[in-house]
Amino acid sequence: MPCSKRSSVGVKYYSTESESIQLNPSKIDRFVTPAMDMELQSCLGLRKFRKITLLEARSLSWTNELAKEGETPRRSVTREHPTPIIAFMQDVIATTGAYRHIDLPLPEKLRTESDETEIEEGEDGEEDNQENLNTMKIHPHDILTIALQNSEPSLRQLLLGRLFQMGHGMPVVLPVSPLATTGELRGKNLELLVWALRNTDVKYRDLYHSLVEFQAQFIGFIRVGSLHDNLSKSKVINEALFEKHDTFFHSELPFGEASRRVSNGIIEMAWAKISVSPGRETRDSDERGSVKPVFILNLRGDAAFYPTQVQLLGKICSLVVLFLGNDPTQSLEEGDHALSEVVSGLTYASGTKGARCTILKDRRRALPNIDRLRRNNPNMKFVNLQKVNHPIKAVRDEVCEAVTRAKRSKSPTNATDVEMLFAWKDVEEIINPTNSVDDVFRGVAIDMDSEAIVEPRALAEKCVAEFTRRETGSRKKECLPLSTGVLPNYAKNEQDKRKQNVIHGRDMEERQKSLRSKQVRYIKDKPGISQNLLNFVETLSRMSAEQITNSLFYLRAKLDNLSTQALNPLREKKLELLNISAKNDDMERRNERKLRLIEVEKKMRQSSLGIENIFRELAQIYECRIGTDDKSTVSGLPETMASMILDGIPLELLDGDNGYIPMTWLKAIFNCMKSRVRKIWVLSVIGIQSSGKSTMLNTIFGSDFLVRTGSCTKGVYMQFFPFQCSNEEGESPKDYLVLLDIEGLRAPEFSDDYSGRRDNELATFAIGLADLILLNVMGETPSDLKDFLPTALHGLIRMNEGKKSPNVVIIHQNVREDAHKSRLHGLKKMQEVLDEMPVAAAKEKDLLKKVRRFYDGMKLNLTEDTYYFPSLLRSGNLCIHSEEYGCKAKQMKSVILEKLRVFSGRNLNIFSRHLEKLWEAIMKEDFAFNFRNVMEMVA
Ligand SMILES: Nc1nc2c(ncn2[C@@H]2O[C@H](COP(=O)(O)OP(=O)(O)OP(=O)(O)O)[C@@H](O)[C@H]2O)c(=O)[nH]1
Ligand SMILES: [Mg+2]
Repeated sequence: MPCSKRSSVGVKYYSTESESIQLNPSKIDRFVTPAMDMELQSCLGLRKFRKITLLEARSLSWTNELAKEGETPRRSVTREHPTPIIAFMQDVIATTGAYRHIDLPLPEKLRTESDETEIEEGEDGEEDNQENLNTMKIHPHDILTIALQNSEPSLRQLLLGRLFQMGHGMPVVLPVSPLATTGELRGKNLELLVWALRNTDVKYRDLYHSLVEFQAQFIGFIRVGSLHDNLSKSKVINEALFEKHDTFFHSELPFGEASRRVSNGIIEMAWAKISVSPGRETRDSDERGSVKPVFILNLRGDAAFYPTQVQLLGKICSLVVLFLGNDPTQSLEEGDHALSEVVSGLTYASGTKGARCTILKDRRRALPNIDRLRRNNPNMKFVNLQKVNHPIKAVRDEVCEAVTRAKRSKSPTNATDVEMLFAWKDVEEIINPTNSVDDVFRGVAIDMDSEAIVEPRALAEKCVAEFTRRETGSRKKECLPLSTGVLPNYAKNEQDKRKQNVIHGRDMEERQKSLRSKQVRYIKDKPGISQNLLNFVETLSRMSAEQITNSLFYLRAKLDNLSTQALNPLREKKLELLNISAKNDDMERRNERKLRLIEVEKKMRQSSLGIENIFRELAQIYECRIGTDDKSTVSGLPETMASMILDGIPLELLDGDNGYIPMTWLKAIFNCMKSRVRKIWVLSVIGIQSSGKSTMLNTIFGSDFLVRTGSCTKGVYMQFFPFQCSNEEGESPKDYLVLLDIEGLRAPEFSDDYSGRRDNELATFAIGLADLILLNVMGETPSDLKDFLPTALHGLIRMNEGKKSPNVVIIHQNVREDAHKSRLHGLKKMQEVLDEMPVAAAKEKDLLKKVRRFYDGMKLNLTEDTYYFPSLLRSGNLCIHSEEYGCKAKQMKSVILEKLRVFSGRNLNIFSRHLEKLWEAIMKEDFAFNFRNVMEMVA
């Protein structure tokens, strides 16, 4: 039960703390009232406490205004999205960093209720009654807290993932909103977010690891009292451990002076790499020896008011650094008492020895009972800030010492309990109920226990268990037999069949049938395997949309994890092979190394496992069974898939491993979707491998295309994003933007295919289906464009498809905007070259009347439609996304929507027909051959 008490002004106050807390009327700003929460929520566009869905946060709006170049991040949010909280979320998703500067005035009611003494971190304790305009604004942490409190779990994953990418603190302990009504939060004061971190990876020593399973020690930071000289704890941490990057928001940033109304008591987490040789620059290459990873936990607000959080930190941290200041409203004794409570909470957490605690004492803080404190708390260390040169140095030294101390592995065989305590921990281990820390979590809800997660998680676990109990090398083959065993042959045969239809048509047809029968027989012989997957989908189909997403996200994370475990050693081997200097090698050794590389890459392909593999198998099960007497077992599958896709789950359109489109399956899905889809607009992206295509789409739209395990996109993926409807209620059909993420061109593993057939097919596919194409180029040199653009256009002209010519936009990655001026001349020249090429193709096809210039086939104006993305990563060693990249992504979203606007959209029937015809044509055509011929004719 939240504790409540009547204040002198008759307001009922709900504490975010345990019932034992006695309210001090002068500190009412530290406690959240339902009225306060309600006021803030309505200011953010939320009429009542409700869960915002992932789909809603990613929804698009035609009315988006074009963000102007160089626009300052400080702007009114209502221009962006009608609902301020969603505009805020979209800023987080786009990693612009602007979510920290959202200029929302405090609601009138809260202004008048504002406490006369609002003591903020970093503020001087002395009262300053002067009206400070900044304090009349809503604190960014309040908005973030409300955003997370009101987000469904999958959206929380996206938001925290983006904060992590920006290198910003992620709130992992949240106060429960007094307005929350969900069962699992009732009676709880705090919520621990573990599930919300599930989708985040850390990159360490060039390899990816799931953040929640990554082992590193925790170091906590808290404050008691308020600090002198405007010293800000968060700023000190940033300077000491994060190369001055504003990892933790602090009082010197815009809006930092605003009072926190609902976000006091949150704990934020950030991942830091600590150099154990102070004074030396930390570089990634140094990691093996001198850089250690740690999780930093930062408690907001005065720790004396948050005993539950303090105990939690005491339990999970190996060290807690306490900034000790003064509380002008307390007597010396009261201050001492508050401090010793906090220290005991830290150092004697629930029957264990708790964390070590280092107290950094402010110069004004007197401590009459220091000796008694020391005697009672042997894990306590005391550092007088006056005697240390600088608090930054003190923090660095303490953290360094803790990191050096914690060298042990997770479970040392002969370790003492203290050693075990300071051994590295991972987040999941902490919440394991067998871990004897239950009581620390009393009053704390854990997001994984929520109704929306428990059942979906169990379902996904069951599905993953089938994979886990098999050998790494064979699990894919055994669990997904139809798509790994027979499908490659089936797909190859289908391609051959179409190409050689006239001559060998009959044989091919027979062979095709026999391969299908082989699959059907396989299902009959081993029904259990496909039945498991069908059961999984069946159970899924009975869940709510929120639960389905949670289950699939968990499944994806688990499969990625399995994949990562298998892939990491192979990646290490690959890196090793790539790093060997070839300078002095003779031909034989080079060839040998090349063969080894090919072998490693093959193993990587066999070991990689993702949710797309499961969908691929389901497609095969469907295609096999739908033509048999067993069709009733699969007839509901397309409907379930259709709902998932409309809820934003990406679907593989073209299976890149086998070069196959399961047309029967896709058509059935589209058929189920069409009553819910009014029109679609299609956007595709092409460019060479690893040029940042998926990263760009994910940043612009918040899509889920795979970049997280460092794997390459294979084939073509599709994801649906709804446009906002004026009438959100009801089941009326919506408009959607469909993103197509396309496999990168020039993949080294297909370098032996000199004809470039694969690349041409992919480019044609992307161009043939889309209304707007983003051509992604890493760096300034557009030579790749010269190769694949005309080829693809040539293919399209030959097909004479009759679709409206697509628009094309060129995006240069890692190039500064001001390069455009100096490139103008070159761009004009290139446009001339491009303009010539389609004419060649058109001549051959006798389409000259229709397609005279490049522009007739594809709308591209090189001088106007060229955009530049700055570097993705911020300079320095932190490996985090730059805000400039995010701002550009946001601007690009408006440009894209503007460009799409001129198209009238297609319905799904037409899209499905386009897809089918295009694929048939691609399989019949030999692009490279034809293109070469045409170019020779021109020469
Ligand atoms: N330094 C830098 N790295 C980038 C940039 N964009 C993406 N990356 C990184 O490059 C890697 C590949 O990025 P992806 O987005 O998967 O590239 P892609 O073009 O989709 O790759 P494929 O699908 O394999 O063709 C990821 O680790 C990204 O974090 C960039 O602009 N600069
Ligand atoms: Mg990609």
